[in-house]
Amino acid sequence: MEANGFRPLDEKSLVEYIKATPALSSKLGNQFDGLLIKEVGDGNLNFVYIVVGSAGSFVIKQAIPYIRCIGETWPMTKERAYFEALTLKEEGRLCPDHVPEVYHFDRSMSLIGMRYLEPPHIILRKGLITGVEYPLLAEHMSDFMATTLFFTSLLYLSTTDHKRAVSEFCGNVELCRLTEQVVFSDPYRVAQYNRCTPHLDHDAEAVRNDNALKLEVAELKTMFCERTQALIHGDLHTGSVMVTSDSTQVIDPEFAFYGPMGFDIGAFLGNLFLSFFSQDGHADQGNDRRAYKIWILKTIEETWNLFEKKFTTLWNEHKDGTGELYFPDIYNSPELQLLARGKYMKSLFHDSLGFGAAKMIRRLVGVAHVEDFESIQDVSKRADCERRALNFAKMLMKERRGFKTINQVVAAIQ
Ligand code: ADP
Ligand code: SR1
Ligand code: MG
Repeated sequence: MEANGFRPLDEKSLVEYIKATPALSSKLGNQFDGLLIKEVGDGNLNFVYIVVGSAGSFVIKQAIPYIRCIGETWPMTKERAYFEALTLKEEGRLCPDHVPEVYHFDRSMSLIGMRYLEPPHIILRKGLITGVEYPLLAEHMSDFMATTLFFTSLLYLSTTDHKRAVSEFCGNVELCRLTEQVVFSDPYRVAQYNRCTPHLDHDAEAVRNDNALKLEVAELKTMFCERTQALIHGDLHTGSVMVTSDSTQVIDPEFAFYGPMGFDIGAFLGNLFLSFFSQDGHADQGNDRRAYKIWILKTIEETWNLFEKKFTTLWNEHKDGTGELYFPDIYNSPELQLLARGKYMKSLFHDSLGFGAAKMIRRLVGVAHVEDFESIQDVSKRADCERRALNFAKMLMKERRGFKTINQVVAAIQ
């Protein structure tokens, strides 16, 4: 036990912890016979245990004071669990259909107890690798992003409430600094943990020598560090979403803070683009993945288009409320309101494309790669897929302001 009351648990010691914690033991109906506990953490940072008893179940997630996928040589605050619990509760309040309920939080143990997203829920990224279509994905993710981003922005909040929330989440500085490093800096310089498929060495070097790209990423990094537009999830890739054919659940918001909305939208769209480019590496004689690639592109289009529609509808519904930015006595005609919304959404669209591109590049030449490509066994095939993704991302970051619609972006791929 550390002085501050923290001790890392394992499958055995977790049983005693559960028995001593009424909020958890009651979820199991206080029945401990035949309790099944399994560590399933396949993410990069934490330990995750599935706990299933005869009368109930939950998931326990514990942060340890370092980055799991690297080891103790890269220390990381375990206070990230506090921001994850806080955000799960806030996003769950705003969007209960798409966020697992928090049952218990223990700050000194950096431990969260939450709803077990039981099978057939799987991580979206894994479903995309297998080639499964999720017909409600765009509908659900646009719901999640529109509600969580709108209701935490100054389009809805007064600066009094917004600044209070901003100041609380400024405490998540270490996780923000991790993103600043691994998304916006390391891919553009020689760095200890950077890696890439060997065939891509020259492509990685070209990224480091691309001055136009570096100037663009500087603008995006500036926005990430300076802009407190809304409470963002902060790591909204396809590994942070669990799905079935009719359920979509967003997990893992430990990187949350008040930042630019486009970072969330871009993370999700960018990871769908990565999935698109990985598909040729998963094609086989039984399935050439052509139809599946078309489904991914359609989902990208629908996600943005539905998001835009839902976000502007919320804005219109709340235009006479307490939001600080567009007072109705100033923006006092439908024409002016339309112009204001058009301007805001255009800039959000370009931010999202830029951040999406940055999130793609970091997964190809930075420290943390994605299973979409890593699971392609044939290295030269993997390199071909990765190179196409990288070239598209570089173009997207540099040319993003030239795109007016998401359909144009998708057309640029084809
Ligand atoms: P990390 O913060 O380390 O990235 P994640 O929150 O992504 O950890 O969780 C790691 C894995 O644990 C997920 O990929 C998923 O398989 C599983 N998991 C996490 N939360 C739940 C949950 N509420 N229900 C079911 N499985 C979960
Ligand atoms: C060492 S970087 C680890 C990455 O995993 C998390 O999911 C975040 O994306 C972070 O950048
Ligand atoms: Mg994660």
